[in-house]
Amino acid sequence: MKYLRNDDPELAQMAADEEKRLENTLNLIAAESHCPRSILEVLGSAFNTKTIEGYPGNRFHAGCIYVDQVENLAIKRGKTLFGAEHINVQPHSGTSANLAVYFSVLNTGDKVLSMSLPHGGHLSHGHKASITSRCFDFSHYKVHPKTEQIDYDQVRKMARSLQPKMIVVGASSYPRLLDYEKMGKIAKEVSAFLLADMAHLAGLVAAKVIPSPVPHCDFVTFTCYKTMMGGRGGVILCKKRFAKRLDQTIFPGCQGTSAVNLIAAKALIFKLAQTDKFMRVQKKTLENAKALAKNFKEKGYRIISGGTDNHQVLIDLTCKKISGKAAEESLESAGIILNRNVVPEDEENPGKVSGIRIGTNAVSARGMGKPQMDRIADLVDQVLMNPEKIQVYKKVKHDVLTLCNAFPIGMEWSK
Ligand code: DSN
Repeated sequence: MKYLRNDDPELAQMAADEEKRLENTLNLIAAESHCPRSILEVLGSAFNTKTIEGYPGNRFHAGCIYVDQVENLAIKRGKTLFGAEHINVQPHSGTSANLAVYFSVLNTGDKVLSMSLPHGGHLSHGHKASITSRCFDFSHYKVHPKTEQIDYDQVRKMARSLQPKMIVVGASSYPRLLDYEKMGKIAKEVSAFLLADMAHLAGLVAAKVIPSPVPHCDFVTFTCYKTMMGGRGGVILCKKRFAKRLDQTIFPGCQGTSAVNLIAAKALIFKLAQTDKFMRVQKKTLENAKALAKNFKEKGYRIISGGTDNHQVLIDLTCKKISGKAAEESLESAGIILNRNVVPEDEENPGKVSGIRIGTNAVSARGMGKPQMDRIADLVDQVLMNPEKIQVYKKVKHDVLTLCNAFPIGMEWSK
């Protein structure tokens, strides 16, 4: 950071503080992970300079010799990694990727069927606060009230009666596997396009520790910084027959120049995702989530859907008489970082909500395993069960630090 220290010491200090915060706290945010150091290097590389419009071999600015190589490399590696017929690596984010998919095959006002946000879906799946709901006519399926898992019979019933042009399968807060094959059949029955948003799951899919949506879907979108452990930005996979429309919808349709340093980071993580180390982290992520769910269950917490098949554990705190917001804040003051989360049919005030979402991706990237999950469940429980006791927070914060020191972020991939 020597140049930043010279040019803007105030900002350099903030960057150093953030690095320290990450090192010394337990990151249980399901939508984050610690990336390899080489990702940070390529993000800050010479690729930041280049303005690109168009695609490799057909650009609107000169000087693209090396960035064309980079985008082609990302394309080649991404297609191989996910077994996709076509890939677009230019989306700035997951929401940009979803918007591009919608606009590539839908007309404004067309019907789309997706998962309700309070039941696990994402803002860009037609939530009323998202621009997507102003462009298309979304209806939402929910989880079954008893199992808290997707009720595919309900999805089929809704699809038959609504006749949507697109069905979206994918979620931000859903701890179970998604049955892409079943969704594919439902979409076919009603002649709808099928989009899988695997933003949360991409790393697990890349490592083949959970099933892939690619064979069953027309489109698949994802981001690279959650379980995928890379830099920021989105990616779209699709069947070859949509390739031209999709690429034109990204550029010039809804994006201008794309960020080459992000594309380079995508190329890099697609390579690292084929290593044994990546597989080990993803396997551990699943095992750790199961271990946490079991631990919390034994401590009397209510686990949404009764367990987990992915990197997330959703906990309903209603029976512990603490809101999600209060839990999030107390835990943060003890060095444990997670987010409050709405639960299905949440009756708590929307600002406070009833649940918390725990992700095991970042702690697994640090190398933590089952013994550390047992410890983390204990520490979380101590904080939540002693809301007014500052001494408990202090002790937990100290124990968190000890745990973090034993598992430094590191992330020098080849070591
Ligand atoms: N989709 C949001 C989340 O899951 O937290 C951010 O990526």
